Amino acid sequence: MLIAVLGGDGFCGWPAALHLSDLGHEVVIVDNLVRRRIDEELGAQSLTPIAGIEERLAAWHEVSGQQMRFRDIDLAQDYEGLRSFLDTERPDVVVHFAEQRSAPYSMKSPRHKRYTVDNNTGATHNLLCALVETGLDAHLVHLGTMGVYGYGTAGMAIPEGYLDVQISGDDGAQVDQQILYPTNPGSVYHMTKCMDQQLFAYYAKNDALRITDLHQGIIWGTHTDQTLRDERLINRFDYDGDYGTVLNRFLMQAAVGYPLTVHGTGGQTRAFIHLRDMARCVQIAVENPPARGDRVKIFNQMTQTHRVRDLAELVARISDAEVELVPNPRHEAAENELHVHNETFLDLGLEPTLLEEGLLMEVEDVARRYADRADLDKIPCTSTWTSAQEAGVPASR
Ligand code: NAD
Ligand code: USQ
Repeated sequence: MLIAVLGGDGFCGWPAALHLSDLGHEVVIVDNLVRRRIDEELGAQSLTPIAGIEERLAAWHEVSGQQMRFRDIDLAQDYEGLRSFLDTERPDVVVHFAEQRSAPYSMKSPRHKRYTVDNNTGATHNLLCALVETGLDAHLVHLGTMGVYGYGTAGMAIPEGYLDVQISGDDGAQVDQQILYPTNPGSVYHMTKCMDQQLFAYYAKNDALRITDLHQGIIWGTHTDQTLRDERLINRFDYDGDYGTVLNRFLMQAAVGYPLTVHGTGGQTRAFIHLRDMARCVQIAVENPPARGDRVKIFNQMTQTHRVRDLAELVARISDAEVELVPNPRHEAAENELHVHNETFLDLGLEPTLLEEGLLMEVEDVARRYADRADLDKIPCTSTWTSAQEAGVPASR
Protein backbone atom coordinates (compact mmCIF):
# COMPACT_ATOMS: atom_id res chain seq x y z
CA MET A 1 0.00 0.00 0.00
CA LEU A 2 0.99 3.63 -0.37
CA ILE A 3 0.99 5.07 3.15
CA ALA A 4 1.36 8.75 4.03
CA VAL A 5 2.80 9.17 7.52
CA LEU A 6 1.98 12.69 8.74
CA GLY A 7 4.34 13.73 11.54
CA GLY A 8 6.77 11.01 10.40
CA ASP A 9 9.85 12.84 11.69
CA GLY A 10 8.65 12.65 15.32
CA PHE A 11 9.20 10.31 18.25
CA CYS A 12 6.37 7.92 17.26
CA GLY A 13 6.05 8.79 13.56
CA TRP A 14 9.65 7.97 12.63
CA PRO A 15 9.73 4.40 14.03
CA ALA A 16 6.20 3.78 12.71
CA ALA A 17 7.23 4.93 9.22
CA LEU A 18 10.30 2.65 9.31
CA HIS A 19 8.19 -0.29 10.50
CA LEU A 20 5.63 0.19 7.70
CA SER A 21 8.39 0.59 5.10
CA ASP A 22 10.10 -2.55 6.41
CA LEU A 23 6.86 -4.46 5.80
CA GLY A 24 7.14 -3.47 2.12
CA HIS A 25 4.69 -0.56 2.01
CA GLU A 26 5.58 2.56 0.04
CA VAL A 27 5.89 5.33 2.64
CA VAL A 28 5.81 9.11 2.18
CA ILE A 29 6.54 11.19 5.27
CA VAL A 30 4.86 14.58 5.60
CA ASP A 31 6.19 16.85 8.34
CA ASN A 32 6.92 20.57 8.73
CA LEU A 33 9.78 19.77 11.16
CA VAL A 34 8.25 22.09 13.78
CA ARG A 35 9.26 19.71 16.57
CA ARG A 36 12.94 20.35 15.77
CA ARG A 37 12.27 24.11 15.93
CA ILE A 38 10.53 23.69 19.30
CA ASP A 39 13.74 22.06 20.58
CA GLU A 40 15.50 25.30 19.62
CA GLU A 41 12.77 27.42 21.28
CA LEU A 42 13.15 25.44 24.52
CA GLY A 43 16.93 25.23 24.29
CA ALA A 44 16.53 21.47 24.79
CA GLN A 45 17.52 18.60 22.58
CA SER A 46 16.93 14.88 22.26
CA LEU A 47 19.17 12.82 24.55
CA THR A 48 19.97 10.68 21.51
CA PRO A 49 21.72 12.41 18.59
CA ILE A 50 19.05 12.41 15.86
CA ALA A 51 20.06 12.84 12.22
CA GLY A 52 18.35 15.30 9.86
CA ILE A 53 15.41 13.93 7.89
CA GLU A 54 17.31 13.65 4.57
CA GLU A 55 20.15 11.77 6.27
CA ARG A 56 17.62 9.49 7.96
CA LEU A 57 16.00 8.63 4.63
CA ALA A 58 19.36 8.05 2.90
CA ALA A 59 20.48 5.76 5.75
CA TRP A 60 17.25 3.77 5.55
CA HIS A 61 17.68 3.36 1.79
CA GLU A 62 21.23 2.14 2.35
CA VAL A 63 20.34 -0.47 4.99
CA SER A 64 16.98 -1.66 3.63
CA GLY A 65 16.89 -0.85 -0.09
CA GLN A 66 13.53 0.86 0.58
CA GLN A 67 13.02 4.40 -0.65
CA MET A 68 10.92 6.52 1.70
CA ARG A 69 10.10 10.01 0.50
CA PHE A 70 9.63 13.28 2.42
CA ARG A 71 7.38 16.32 1.91
CA ASP A 72 7.62 19.47 4.03
CA ILE A 73 4.02 20.65 4.47
CA ASP A 74 2.43 22.49 7.40
CA LEU A 75 -0.90 20.70 7.70
CA ALA A 76 -2.48 23.45 9.77
CA GLN A 77 -1.33 26.41 7.66
CA ASP A 78 -1.01 25.10 4.11
CA TYR A 79 -4.36 23.60 3.10
CA GLU A 80 -3.58 23.91 -0.62
CA GLY A 81 -0.27 22.08 -0.18
CA LEU A 82 -2.00 19.28 1.71
CA ARG A 83 -4.89 18.98 -0.75
CA SER A 84 -2.59 18.87 -3.74
CA PHE A 85 -0.32 16.31 -1.98
CA LEU A 86 -3.30 13.99 -1.40
CA ASP A 87 -4.62 14.56 -4.93
CA THR A 88 -1.26 13.75 -6.53
CA GLU A 89 -0.12 10.86 -4.33
CA ARG A 90 -3.57 9.31 -3.66
CA PRO A 91 -2.40 7.28 -0.64
CA ASP A 92 -4.35 4.18 0.45
CA VAL A 93 -3.76 5.02 4.10
CA VAL A 94 -2.97 8.25 5.96
CA VAL A 95 -1.47 7.83 9.44
CA HIS A 96 -1.81 11.11 11.36
CA PHE A 97 0.76 11.80 14.10
CA ALA A 98 1.24 15.49 13.21
CA GLU A 99 0.15 17.41 16.30
CA GLN A 100 1.71 19.34 19.19
CA ARG A 101 1.71 16.57 21.77
CA SER A 102 3.11 17.92 25.02
CA ALA A 103 0.64 18.76 27.79
CA PRO A 104 3.12 21.02 29.68
CA TYR A 105 4.06 22.88 26.46
CA SER A 106 0.35 23.46 25.78
CA MET A 107 0.00 25.12 29.23
CA LYS A 108 3.12 27.35 29.13
CA SER A 109 1.46 30.63 28.12
CA PRO A 110 -1.52 32.00 26.18
CA ARG A 111 0.61 31.79 23.02
CA HIS A 112 1.34 28.10 23.59
CA LYS A 113 -2.32 27.34 24.34
CA ARG A 114 -3.44 29.08 21.16
CA TYR A 115 -0.70 27.49 19.07
CA THR A 116 -1.65 24.02 20.31
CA VAL A 117 -5.36 24.47 19.56
CA ASP A 118 -4.76 26.15 16.18
CA ASN A 119 -2.14 23.62 15.13
CA ASN A 120 -3.89 20.45 16.25
CA THR A 121 -7.49 21.17 15.32
CA GLY A 122 -6.31 23.01 12.19
CA ALA A 123 -4.21 20.06 11.03
CA THR A 124 -6.94 17.51 11.73
CA HIS A 125 -9.74 19.51 10.18
CA ASN A 126 -7.68 20.43 7.11
CA LEU A 127 -6.92 16.76 6.62
CA LEU A 128 -10.58 15.70 6.87
CA CYS A 129 -11.67 18.49 4.58
CA ALA A 130 -8.98 17.66 2.00
CA LEU A 131 -9.90 13.97 2.05
CA VAL A 132 -13.48 14.94 1.18
CA GLU A 133 -12.47 17.53 -1.44
CA THR A 134 -10.16 15.11 -3.25
CA GLY A 135 -12.73 12.29 -3.08
CA LEU A 136 -10.03 10.04 -1.69
CA ASP A 137 -11.26 6.88 0.05
CA ALA A 138 -8.06 6.58 2.13
CA HIS A 139 -8.22 4.97 5.56
CA LEU A 140 -7.30 7.62 8.14
CA VAL A 141 -5.50 6.24 11.22
CA HIS A 142 -5.13 8.91 13.91
CA LEU A 143 -2.99 8.85 17.03
CA GLY A 144 -5.22 10.03 19.85
CA THR A 145 -4.72 9.73 23.58
CA MET A 146 -6.03 7.83 26.60
CA GLY A 147 -6.25 11.29 28.16
CA VAL A 148 -9.54 11.99 26.32
CA TYR A 149 -11.29 9.81 28.90
CA GLY A 150 -9.77 11.43 31.97
CA TYR A 151 -8.10 9.10 34.43
CA GLY A 152 -10.87 8.27 36.87
CA THR A 153 -12.53 4.93 36.20
CA ALA A 154 -15.67 5.36 38.30
CA GLY A 155 -15.42 1.74 39.44
CA MET A 156 -15.39 0.37 35.88
CA ALA A 157 -12.90 -0.36 33.12
CA ILE A 158 -12.76 2.32 30.41
CA PRO A 159 -14.34 0.89 27.24
CA GLU A 160 -12.83 1.27 23.75
CA GLY A 161 -14.35 4.60 22.79
CA TYR A 162 -18.05 3.98 23.24
CA LEU A 163 -20.12 3.72 26.40
CA ASP A 164 -23.34 1.71 26.76
CA VAL A 165 -25.94 3.88 28.44
CA GLN A 166 -29.56 3.37 29.39
CA ILE A 167 -31.87 6.38 29.34
CA SER A 168 -35.48 6.71 30.51
CA GLY A 169 -37.53 7.40 27.35
CA ASP A 170 -40.56 9.73 27.14
CA ASP A 171 -42.93 6.81 27.71
CA GLY A 172 -40.96 5.66 30.74
CA ALA A 173 -39.42 2.72 28.89
CA GLN A 174 -35.64 2.22 29.10
CA VAL A 175 -33.78 3.09 25.88
CA ASP A 176 -30.35 1.53 25.26
CA GLN A 177 -27.76 3.65 23.45
CA GLN A 178 -24.04 3.71 22.74
CA ILE A 179 -22.44 7.12 23.01
CA LEU A 180 -18.88 8.42 22.67
CA TYR A 181 -17.35 8.12 26.13
CA PRO A 182 -17.67 11.57 27.73
CA THR A 183 -14.43 13.46 27.42
CA ASN A 184 -12.55 14.84 30.41
CA PRO A 185 -9.25 16.40 29.27
CA GLY A 186 -6.51 17.37 31.71
CA SER A 187 -4.66 19.97 29.61
CA VAL A 188 -5.19 22.17 26.56
CA TYR A 189 -3.28 19.55 24.56
CA HIS A 190 -5.57 16.74 25.74
CA MET A 191 -8.56 18.98 24.97
CA THR A 192 -7.48 19.19 21.31
CA LYS A 193 -7.65 15.40 21.11
CA CYS A 194 -11.23 15.55 22.42
CA MET A 195 -12.04 18.07 19.69
CA ASP A 196 -10.42 15.78 17.11
CA GLN A 197 -12.78 13.05 18.27
CA GLN A 198 -15.83 15.18 17.45
CA LEU A 199 -14.40 16.08 14.04
CA PHE A 200 -13.88 12.40 13.26
CA ALA A 201 -17.39 11.42 14.36
CA TYR A 202 -18.89 14.13 12.16
CA TYR A 203 -16.87 13.34 9.02
CA ALA A 204 -17.43 9.60 9.37
CA LYS A 205 -21.18 10.24 9.60
CA ASN A 206 -21.50 12.99 7.01
CA ASP A 207 -18.92 11.97 4.39
CA ALA A 208 -18.47 8.27 5.13
CA LEU A 209 -14.74 8.73 5.72
CA ARG A 210 -13.08 5.57 7.04
CA ILE A 211 -11.40 6.51 10.32
CA THR A 212 -9.60 4.67 13.11
CA ASP A 213 -8.74 6.64 16.26
CA LEU A 214 -6.07 5.08 18.48
CA HIS A 215 -6.38 6.16 22.10
CA GLN A 216 -2.76 5.74 23.00
CA GLY A 217 -1.22 5.66 26.47
CA ILE A 218 2.18 7.11 27.45
CA ILE A 219 4.97 5.73 25.30
CA TRP A 220 8.16 4.44 26.88
CA GLY A 221 11.29 3.11 25.21
CA THR A 222 13.39 4.44 22.35
CA HIS A 223 14.40 1.74 19.93
CA THR A 224 12.61 -0.53 17.49
CA ASP A 225 14.19 -3.27 15.36
CA GLN A 226 14.49 -0.78 12.51
CA THR A 227 15.93 2.21 14.42
CA LEU A 228 18.66 -0.11 15.75
CA ARG A 229 19.92 -0.96 12.28
CA ASP A 230 22.10 2.15 11.90
CA GLU A 231 23.16 4.96 14.24
CA ARG A 232 21.71 7.48 11.76
CA LEU A 233 18.25 5.90 12.21
CA ILE A 234 18.22 6.48 15.97
CA ASN A 235 14.95 7.74 17.43
CA ARG A 236 14.54 10.87 19.52
CA PHE A 237 14.47 10.63 23.33
CA ASP A 238 12.91 13.62 25.09
CA TYR A 239 13.77 14.17 28.74
CA ASP A 240 13.16 17.91 29.27
CA GLY A 241 10.40 19.24 31.54
CA ASP A 242 7.99 19.84 28.65
CA TYR A 243 8.40 16.94 26.23
CA GLY A 244 9.97 14.21 28.35
CA THR A 245 7.32 11.66 29.35
CA VAL A 246 7.40 10.26 32.83
CA LEU A 247 9.06 6.86 32.50
CA ASN A 248 11.68 7.95 29.97
CA ARG A 249 12.45 10.90 32.24
CA PHE A 250 12.94 8.59 35.22
CA LEU A 251 15.27 6.36 33.16
CA MET A 252 17.36 9.33 32.08
CA GLN A 253 17.37 10.86 35.57
CA ALA A 254 18.59 7.56 37.02
CA ALA A 255 21.36 7.42 34.42
CA VAL A 256 22.68 10.90 35.29
CA GLY A 257 22.22 10.59 39.06
CA TYR A 258 19.35 13.12 39.30
CA PRO A 259 16.71 12.29 41.95
CA LEU A 260 13.58 10.96 40.21
CA THR A 261 11.01 13.79 40.00
CA VAL A 262 7.73 12.33 41.28
CA HIS A 263 4.95 14.95 41.09
CA GLY A 264 2.95 15.23 44.29
CA THR A 265 2.43 11.88 45.97
CA GLY A 266 3.00 9.97 42.74
CA GLY A 267 -0.45 8.44 43.17
CA GLN A 268 -1.40 9.18 39.56
CA THR A 269 -2.11 5.98 37.62
CA ARG A 270 -1.60 6.14 33.86
CA ALA A 271 -1.69 3.82 30.84
CA PHE A 272 1.57 2.86 29.11
CA ILE A 273 2.80 1.15 25.94
CA HIS A 274 6.27 0.44 24.58
CA LEU A 275 7.35 2.23 21.40
CA ARG A 276 7.78 -1.09 19.57
CA ASP A 277 4.20 -2.10 20.39
CA MET A 278 3.00 1.32 19.16
CA ALA A 279 4.47 0.59 15.71
CA ARG A 280 2.91 -2.88 15.67
CA CYS A 281 -0.49 -1.45 16.73
CA VAL A 282 -0.35 1.06 13.88
CA GLN A 283 0.32 -1.84 11.51
CA ILE A 284 -2.63 -3.81 12.93
CA ALA A 285 -4.91 -0.77 12.63
CA VAL A 286 -3.79 -0.20 9.03
CA GLU A 287 -4.57 -3.83 8.21
CA ASN A 288 -8.06 -3.71 9.77
CA PRO A 289 -9.85 -0.69 8.31
CA PRO A 290 -13.50 0.11 8.97
CA ALA A 291 -15.92 -0.12 6.05
CA ARG A 292 -17.29 3.01 4.37
CA GLY A 293 -20.25 4.24 6.38
CA ASP A 294 -19.03 2.66 9.64
CA ARG A 295 -18.71 4.80 12.73
CA VAL A 296 -15.15 5.71 13.85
CA LYS A 297 -13.27 2.62 15.04
CA ILE A 298 -11.67 3.34 18.41
CA PHE A 299 -8.96 1.15 19.95
CA ASN A 300 -7.33 1.65 23.34
CA GLN A 301 -3.65 1.48 22.45
CA MET A 302 -2.08 0.66 25.81
CA THR A 303 -0.75 -2.49 27.42
CA GLN A 304 -0.26 -1.81 31.14
CA THR A 305 -1.27 0.72 33.79
CA HIS A 306 1.17 1.90 36.45
CA ARG A 307 1.17 4.31 39.35
CA VAL A 308 3.86 7.00 38.99
CA ARG A 309 5.44 6.32 42.41
CA ASP A 310 5.62 2.57 41.64
CA LEU A 311 7.49 3.36 38.42
CA ALA A 312 9.89 5.58 40.32
CA GLU A 313 10.50 2.89 42.93
CA LEU A 314 11.07 0.27 40.23
CA VAL A 315 13.58 2.45 38.34
CA ALA A 316 15.28 3.40 41.62
CA ARG A 317 15.63 -0.28 42.54
CA ILE A 318 17.21 -1.42 39.29
CA SER A 319 19.53 1.55 38.95
CA ASP A 320 20.27 2.61 42.50
CA ALA A 321 18.66 6.06 42.13
CA GLU A 322 16.95 8.32 44.66
CA VAL A 323 13.29 9.34 44.49
CA GLU A 324 12.16 12.88 45.31
CA LEU A 325 8.55 14.02 45.78
CA VAL A 326 8.35 17.46 44.10
CA PRO A 327 5.37 19.88 44.12
CA ASN A 328 3.02 18.94 41.28
CA PRO A 329 3.01 21.66 38.57
CA ARG A 330 -0.20 20.16 37.13
CA HIS A 331 -3.85 20.46 38.12
CA GLU A 332 -4.62 16.74 38.36
CA ALA A 333 -5.99 14.30 40.93
CA ALA A 334 -3.31 13.27 43.41
CA GLU A 335 -4.41 9.63 43.42
CA ASN A 336 -6.50 7.64 40.95
CA GLU A 337 -7.30 4.08 39.91
CA LEU A 338 -7.29 3.23 36.21
CA HIS A 339 -8.71 0.13 34.54
CA VAL A 340 -8.85 -0.07 30.77
CA HIS A 341 -10.28 -2.45 28.15
CA ASN A 342 -7.67 -3.16 25.47
CA GLU A 343 -8.87 -6.48 24.08
CA THR A 344 -9.10 -5.37 20.44
CA PHE A 345 -5.36 -5.22 19.83
CA LEU A 346 -4.69 -8.34 21.94
CA ASP A 347 -7.32 -10.26 19.95
CA LEU A 348 -5.69 -9.05 16.72
CA GLY A 349 -2.33 -10.50 17.76
CA LEU A 350 -0.45 -7.82 19.74
CA GLU A 351 2.10 -9.40 22.10
CA PRO A 352 2.91 -6.66 24.62
CA THR A 353 6.42 -5.73 25.68
CA LEU A 354 6.05 -5.65 29.44
CA LEU A 355 7.86 -3.20 31.65
CA GLU A 356 9.52 -5.98 33.59
CA GLU A 357 11.26 -7.22 30.41
CA GLY A 358 12.36 -4.04 28.68
CA LEU A 359 13.32 -1.61 31.40
CA LEU A 360 16.87 -2.59 32.22
CA MET A 361 17.83 -2.58 28.55
CA GLU A 362 16.54 0.99 28.20
CA VAL A 363 18.53 2.20 31.21
CA GLU A 364 21.72 0.64 29.98
CA ASP A 365 21.52 0.93 26.19
CA VAL A 366 20.04 4.38 25.91
CA ALA A 367 19.96 6.49 29.04
CA ARG A 368 23.51 5.65 30.26
CA ARG A 369 25.00 5.56 26.78
CA TYR A 370 23.98 9.14 25.96
CA ALA A 371 24.06 10.55 29.50
CA ASP A 372 26.90 12.93 28.63
CA ARG A 373 24.55 14.78 26.23
CA ALA A 374 22.12 15.62 29.06
CA ASP A 375 21.57 19.22 30.16
CA LEU A 376 20.43 18.89 33.79
CA ASP A 377 19.00 22.44 33.80
CA LYS A 378 16.32 21.25 31.36
CA ILE A 379 14.98 18.54 33.68
CA PRO A 380 12.63 20.53 35.99
CA CYS A 381 9.01 20.98 34.83
CA THR A 382 8.50 24.73 34.76
CA SER A 383 5.12 24.93 32.97
CA THR A 384 2.35 25.29 35.53
CA TRP A 385 -1.30 24.61 34.99
CA THR A 386 -4.00 26.99 36.15
CA SER A 387 -5.10 29.98 38.13
CA ALA A 388 -7.52 27.61 39.92
CA GLN A 389 -4.52 25.67 41.14
CA GLU A 390 -2.82 28.85 42.33
CA ALA A 391 -6.04 29.72 44.19
CA GLY A 392 -5.86 26.35 45.92
CA VAL A 393 -8.89 24.71 44.21
CA PRO A 394 -8.28 20.95 44.42
CA ALA A 395 -8.42 18.78 41.29
CA SER A 396 -10.81 15.88 41.75
CA ARG A 397 -10.23 13.85 38.56
P1 NAD B 1 6.39 14.46 18.24
O1 NAD B 1 6.21 15.88 18.62
O2 NAD B 1 7.70 13.82 18.48
O3 NAD B 1 6.03 14.28 16.69
C1 NAD B 1 5.00 14.99 16.04
C2 NAD B 1 5.52 15.33 14.64
O4 NAD B 1 4.49 16.06 13.94
C3 NAD B 1 6.76 16.21 14.67
O5 NAD B 1 7.76 15.67 13.83
C4 NAD B 1 6.27 17.57 14.17
O6 NAD B 1 7.27 18.28 13.48
C5 NAD B 1 5.07 17.18 13.30
N1 NAD B 1 4.04 18.23 13.21
C6 NAD B 1 3.41 18.86 14.24
N2 NAD B 1 2.54 19.76 13.74
C7 NAD B 1 2.61 19.69 12.39
C8 NAD B 1 1.96 20.38 11.34
N3 NAD B 1 1.08 21.36 11.55
N4 NAD B 1 2.27 20.04 10.05
C9 NAD B 1 3.17 19.07 9.80
N5 NAD B 1 3.84 18.39 10.76
C10 NAD B 1 3.56 18.70 12.05
O7 NAD B 1 5.21 13.65 18.97
P2 NAD B 1 5.07 12.06 19.18
O8 NAD B 1 5.45 11.72 20.55
O9 NAD B 1 5.68 11.35 18.02
O10 NAD B 1 3.48 11.92 19.08
C11 NAD B 1 2.84 11.65 17.84
C12 NAD B 1 1.35 11.54 18.05
O11 NAD B 1 1.07 10.49 18.99
C13 NAD B 1 0.75 12.82 18.62
O12 NAD B 1 -0.46 13.12 17.96
C14 NAD B 1 0.49 12.49 20.06
O13 NAD B 1 -0.62 13.18 20.53
C15 NAD B 1 0.26 10.99 20.04
N6 NAD B 1 0.66 10.35 21.32
C16 NAD B 1 1.95 10.40 21.76
C17 NAD B 1 2.29 9.79 22.97
C18 NAD B 1 3.69 9.82 23.54
O14 NAD B 1 3.88 9.35 24.68
N7 NAD B 1 4.67 10.33 22.83
C19 NAD B 1 1.30 9.11 23.70
C20 NAD B 1 -0.02 9.10 23.22
C21 NAD B 1 -0.32 9.72 22.02
N1 USQ C 1 4.98 13.11 36.06
C1 USQ C 1 5.77 13.01 37.20
N2 USQ C 1 7.07 13.37 37.10
C2 USQ C 1 7.64 13.82 35.93
C3 USQ C 1 6.83 13.89 34.77
C4 USQ C 1 5.50 13.54 34.89
O1 USQ C 1 5.32 12.60 38.26
O2 USQ C 1 8.82 14.12 35.93
C5 USQ C 1 3.57 12.71 36.14
C6 USQ C 1 2.60 13.78 35.62
O3 USQ C 1 2.26 14.70 36.64
C7 USQ C 1 1.42 12.91 35.15
C8 USQ C 1 2.08 11.62 34.69
O4 USQ C 1 3.38 11.61 35.27
O5 USQ C 1 0.60 12.60 36.25
C9 USQ C 1 2.20 11.48 33.18
O6 USQ C 1 2.90 12.59 32.64
P1 USQ C 1 3.58 12.49 31.19
O7 USQ C 1 4.25 13.78 30.91
O8 USQ C 1 4.39 11.25 31.11
O9 USQ C 1 2.30 12.23 30.24
P2 USQ C 1 1.18 13.21 29.67
O10 USQ C 1 1.40 14.62 30.04
O11 USQ C 1 -0.15 12.63 30.01
O12 USQ C 1 1.38 13.11 28.10
C10 USQ C 1 1.95 11.98 27.42
C11 USQ C 1 2.25 12.43 26.00
C12 USQ C 1 0.94 12.78 25.30
C13 USQ C 1 -0.02 11.61 25.39
C14 USQ C 1 -0.24 11.16 26.83
C15 USQ C 1 -0.99 9.85 26.92
O13 USQ C 1 3.14 13.55 25.99
O14 USQ C 1 1.20 13.10 23.94
O15 USQ C 1 -1.26 11.92 24.83
O16 USQ C 1 1.06 10.90 27.43
S1 USQ C 1 -2.05 9.77 28.32
O17 USQ C 1 -1.27 10.15 29.52
O18 USQ C 1 -2.54 8.41 28.42
O19 USQ C 1 -3.12 10.71 28.11
